[in-house]
Amino acid sequence: MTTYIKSIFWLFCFLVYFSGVTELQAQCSENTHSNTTGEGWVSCSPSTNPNPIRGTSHWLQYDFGEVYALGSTFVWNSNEVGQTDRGLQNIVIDYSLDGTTWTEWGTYTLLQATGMNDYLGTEGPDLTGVNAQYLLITAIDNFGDSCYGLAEVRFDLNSNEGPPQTVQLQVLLEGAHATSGTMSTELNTLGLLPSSQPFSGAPWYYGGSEIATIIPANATDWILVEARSQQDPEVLVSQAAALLLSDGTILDPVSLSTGVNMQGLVEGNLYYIAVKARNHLAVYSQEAVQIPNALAVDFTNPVNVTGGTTQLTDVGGGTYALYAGDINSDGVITIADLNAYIGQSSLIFNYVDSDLNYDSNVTVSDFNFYLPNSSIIGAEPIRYE
Ligand SMILES: [Ca+2]
Ligand SMILES: [Ca+2]
Repeated sequence: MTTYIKSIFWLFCFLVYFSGVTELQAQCSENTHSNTTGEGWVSCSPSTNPNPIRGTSHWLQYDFGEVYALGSTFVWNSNEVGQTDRGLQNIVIDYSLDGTTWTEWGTYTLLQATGMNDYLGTEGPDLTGVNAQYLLITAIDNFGDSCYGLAEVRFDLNSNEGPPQTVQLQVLLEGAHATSGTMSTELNTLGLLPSSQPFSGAPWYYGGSEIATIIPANATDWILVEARSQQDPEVLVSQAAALLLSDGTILDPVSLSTGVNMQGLVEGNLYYIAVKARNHLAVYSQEAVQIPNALAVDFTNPVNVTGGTTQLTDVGGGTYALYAGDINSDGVITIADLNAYIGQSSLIFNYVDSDLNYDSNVTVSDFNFYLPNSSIIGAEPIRYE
């Protein structure tokens, strides 16, 4: 599960890039719109559009900061007294996850503003079904002026709240690995595995509220699963915590079914899948994977991992595991991890990140996992540094 912004919220005047801006003053009136000169966006000279197929044009690009499911919109067209013919009339709307690869939503025709102080604006295009971080409005024409203007657009943004999609994967942890693809369950046997997901702190700050219905006897630990944009694996789409079993498969902590149920994914779409543990180097898939996936993403085979054998360690028998030693989970194994280890050394009977071999104690055995792996650098798109 992922934490979502449950309530719809509105962004006003969230303009990021402008073409040929001659005047700009953010418009944040509650409902009516002023007709004062200088309040709104005006473009008098076209410029290079972020979407190359739009050429040189009058355009506005919005950056919402992350990917949202878009909804309805409300538009206040250019409302300056005597100059409402600056207002955009026919527009084409494009959207993007990364600001580089654009998809055309379609065209829309706006109404001319009244030029009155009590101008209420009008409903704009309903963008329901679009998941995007960037939205681009390009003018096709206006109501006749040589300059182009728009006063304000309100976007209703929401998280993607369709049904959860199940992601299946298999992964081993070097430090917990015992023999032939099987991992230790000692922390569980000792009763030390927490019932709540352990990724709420740094560096993950994952806000999920997963509490395990039960912790099965063959559980090794929790892991954090991420789905990332097919266009750009830097773009995080959804996260969920799962129970990692000793054979490397995962369970949804709530339903206790195989795999993990993730919110915010669109059935049939492709996503890069990343897997993160508390103290091992995180990896992500070599390819974007169609979700839901009947065939688990096999992270024990370097062929399926971005970076291949540079990101996994051979634990014998043709089986690979995540590198132990990224105690602070920032994505690189460095002296910072050693310092974290030193800070927890000699702790016994604990659930702590420095316990790389999963025996509940922080000892030289854990240091011996860190040492050969120090200086290994994890995959850039999923690192925290
Ligand atoms: Ca580290
Ligand atoms: Ca240990």
